[in-house]
Amino acid sequence: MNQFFPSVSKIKYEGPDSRNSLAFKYYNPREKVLGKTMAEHLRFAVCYWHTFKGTGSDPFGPGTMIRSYNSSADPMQNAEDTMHAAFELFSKLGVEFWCFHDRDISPEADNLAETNKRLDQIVKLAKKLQKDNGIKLLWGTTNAFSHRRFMAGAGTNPSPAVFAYAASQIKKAMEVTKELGGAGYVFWGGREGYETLLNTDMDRELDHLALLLQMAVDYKKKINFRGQFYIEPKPKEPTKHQYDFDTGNCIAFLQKYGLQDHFKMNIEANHATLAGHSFQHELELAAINNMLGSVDANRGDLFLGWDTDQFPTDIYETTLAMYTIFKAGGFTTGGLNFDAKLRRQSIDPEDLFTAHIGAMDAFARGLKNAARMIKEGKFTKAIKGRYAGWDTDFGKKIEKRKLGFEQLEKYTLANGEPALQSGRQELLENTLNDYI
Ligand code: XUL
Ligand code: CO
Repeated sequence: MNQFFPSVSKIKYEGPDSRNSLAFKYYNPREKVLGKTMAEHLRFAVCYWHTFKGTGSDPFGPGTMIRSYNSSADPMQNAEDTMHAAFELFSKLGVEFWCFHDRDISPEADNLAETNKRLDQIVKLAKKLQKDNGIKLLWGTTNAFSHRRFMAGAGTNPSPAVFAYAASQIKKAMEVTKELGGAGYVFWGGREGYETLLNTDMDRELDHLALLLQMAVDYKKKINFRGQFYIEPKPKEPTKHQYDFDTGNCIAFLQKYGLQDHFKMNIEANHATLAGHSFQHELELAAINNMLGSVDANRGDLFLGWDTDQFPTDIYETTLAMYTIFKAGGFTTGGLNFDAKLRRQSIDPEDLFTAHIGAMDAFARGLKNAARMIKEGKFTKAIKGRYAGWDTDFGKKIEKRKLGFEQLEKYTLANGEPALQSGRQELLENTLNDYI
């Protein structure tokens, strides 16, 4: 396939000294790191929405990017051409996975029955192209936020008719994700949130959101879809207050409604920072709750308060992210999906390649750095040392609830001021730099 990106050939690994912008300098898919290949660890995915449907439009103007696969007057022709272009890019990049929303791959028609028919037609093509190119689906999802019917949310909409529409759309999207052998299915809140409590029954909306997820869990069982469900936290945008604010909030929500065993987190770097957290914080919190599922790999801008969805290039971030992912045992069903978009002025098709190549190299470096950090164990040792008191007889007794308030008071009265130790933050930050 060399139809839509004729100026780009298969991207190869050329090593760190290469100055070829269309080659990998660090991502060497078959190279082994801590017992597995880089490809197995990283499980890269390309997202359909930004990469193939993104045009560079912003609130101040329409798109700037003109693509040959999006130039027909017939929307279904565009959908087919775009699917061919997508698999050409996946294969040339050498990524093994992709992700999509139902409406990215196939346009809406005048009614749901027709829309579903169109979707089936495109899914048939996607299935063939997956097989021909040896590419798999990391996850599918539903776009229940772009159409005007969802202006007040999908599952949290004040109208049960809109709730029903969203449910119907999710049902179909789950079916096609299963049909394509998807390893997962994502629920990102879209417009599940509110603008003002003056018109919002938050209590009822949250119950309805849980209800929609419960229905999805039930239907998953019914159709025997084995993929992993993920929730993707985001604190704001498009609504002022998104219900799936951050990982902590999502976990509490799932626990409240008894849904915690059915979902893991899909952590997006830029959503973490919008919530006032580091990317690593969100990954770590998900991991310690056994809910680290998948990652939307991108980055924000330190000076902007919205979701800029830039391609990840920061080696500190990728190193710390991969360190936490390693500690959590690595990906099983999930992977690194580049939920990232080109800047408005990056109008050339080649920019799609250089953006992904840079991001894949950034994570490959992060992976190698993190592997050395794991192997040398300096941070694990430092943390273990910092909590060593809890491994003494005294510490263990407190943890096992053998000592209560009265005994602890007695201990404190007998032993006086506790001995203090340095947190050694600067030393550890310098040590981290040794690996970058
Ligand atoms: C929105 C976002 C979505 C989800 C999938 O900020 O990240 O693209 O990843 O719906
Ligand atoms: Co995302």
